[in-house]
Amino acid sequence: MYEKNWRHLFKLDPAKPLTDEALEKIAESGTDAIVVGGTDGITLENVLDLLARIRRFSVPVILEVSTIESVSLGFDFYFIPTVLNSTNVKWMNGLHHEALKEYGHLMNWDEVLTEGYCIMNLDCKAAKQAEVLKQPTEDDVIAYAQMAEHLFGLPVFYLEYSGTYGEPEIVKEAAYQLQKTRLFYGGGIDTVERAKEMAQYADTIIVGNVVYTDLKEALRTVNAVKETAKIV
Ligand code: 1GP
Repeated sequence: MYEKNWRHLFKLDPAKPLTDEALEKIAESGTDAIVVGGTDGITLENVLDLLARIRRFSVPVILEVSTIESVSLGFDFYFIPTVLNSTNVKWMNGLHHEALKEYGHLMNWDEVLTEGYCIMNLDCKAAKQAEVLKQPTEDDVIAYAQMAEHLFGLPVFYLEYSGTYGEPEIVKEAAYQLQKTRLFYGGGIDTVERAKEMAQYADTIIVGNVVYTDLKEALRTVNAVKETAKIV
């Protein structure tokens, strides 16, 4: 089950190789859950393979759905992105509609959580795929956060800087807008200092790429986040 107080999540990419030893360290790091998700090369086969490998440990496992074909049963939870700053409705509600027409009757709604994404790094793969064409300003982010909280009542607003480290001031401003909606921050968390800085503003910190480049530092982000109090 998704817990509202989750502070730290690792995001693992099914298309990237990871040794059993590394996976064990990640699963037993004290992180609140592992998200399986990525943009390129996601197949049902590599998703199921990673799920089976993580299942040897007790950590909860979430699938962040990126393609309809790679959805499978067996995860504890499903995160469904909707890209608020996409210019193509496919990524806002198009794929969602297509998926529900086919599988809506099978859904267990208690296992599903919608993430209102605001993609901040225009060079990342997700930005290109979702056709995000304009760099959001601080005012844009504030408006998207208000949209998530007040217009759409989304449970999560995800500031996605994937591959780059974000601007703490913008994350702080987004945090000010949100009471019921939780703020997820992801992007460029590759040191303890960065983890602590963003954990002051975001409810949940998502750590991705550093797992593959500096596992030791990645593992240190768990306590760094958990020891940091949120101040907004
Ligand atoms: C990606 O937000 C996550 O979806 C994490 O980003 O890979 O830059 O840590 P990084």
